Amino acid sequence: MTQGELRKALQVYFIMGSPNTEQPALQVLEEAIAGGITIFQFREKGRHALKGEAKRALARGLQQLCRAHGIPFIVNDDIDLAVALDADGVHIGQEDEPVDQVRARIGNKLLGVSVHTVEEAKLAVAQGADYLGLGPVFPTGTKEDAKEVQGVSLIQKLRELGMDIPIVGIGGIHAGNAGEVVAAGADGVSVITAISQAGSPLKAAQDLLEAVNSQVRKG
Ligand code: TZP
Ligand code: MG
Repeated sequence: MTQGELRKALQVYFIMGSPNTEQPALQVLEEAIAGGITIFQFREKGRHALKGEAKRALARGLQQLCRAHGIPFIVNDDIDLAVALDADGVHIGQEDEPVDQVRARIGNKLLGVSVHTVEEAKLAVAQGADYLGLGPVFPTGTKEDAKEVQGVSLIQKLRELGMDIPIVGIGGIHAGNAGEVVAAGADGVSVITAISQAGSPLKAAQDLLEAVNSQVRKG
């Protein structure tokens, strides 16, 4: 994937694991894809997260759905699972293995890294990240150990510094505030709740795509 293709793929980045929805995860993902999500991350974390074969089975089901629709399938944290499934990429945080080590393990799969400071961003880029996740932009109830809310300040700062790596904002984002995140310099938005808990995941994804696209056109 070229960097331009990656920027487009990051526009509406849906993240979900079984704890994030009361509906069957496969059904939510199917609707989200129909609504226009551009990339998906399997993030099986938190209370009641599946483990072992149950986790792998869900991952395989979600991956199949992504493959059938040409949507990149990314695995959060679990490098072994990503390699075993031949996922399209992995997303890691600062508590995970160092970026250069993960890069060595996954070859040319996509590598996303969550960062919270300019220093972390520079290191991630130097060590081989393909894109950065920045947040929490807005308050989130989803990640219990989330860092302080930072608005769009770090996104703006990295762009001011001339860093052109693809960036997604994360944390409390929905169709009503997604435009602000893109206007600040992000290529797209990552969401969990806005789609996974929506009455209509399809409509939620459509609205997010429209919000992101209208800013891209302005920008
Ligand atoms: N990292 C920073 S905030 C967050 C993660 C994984 C949770 C985002 O979830 P939501 O429901 O879109 O606020
Ligand atoms: Mg992690």
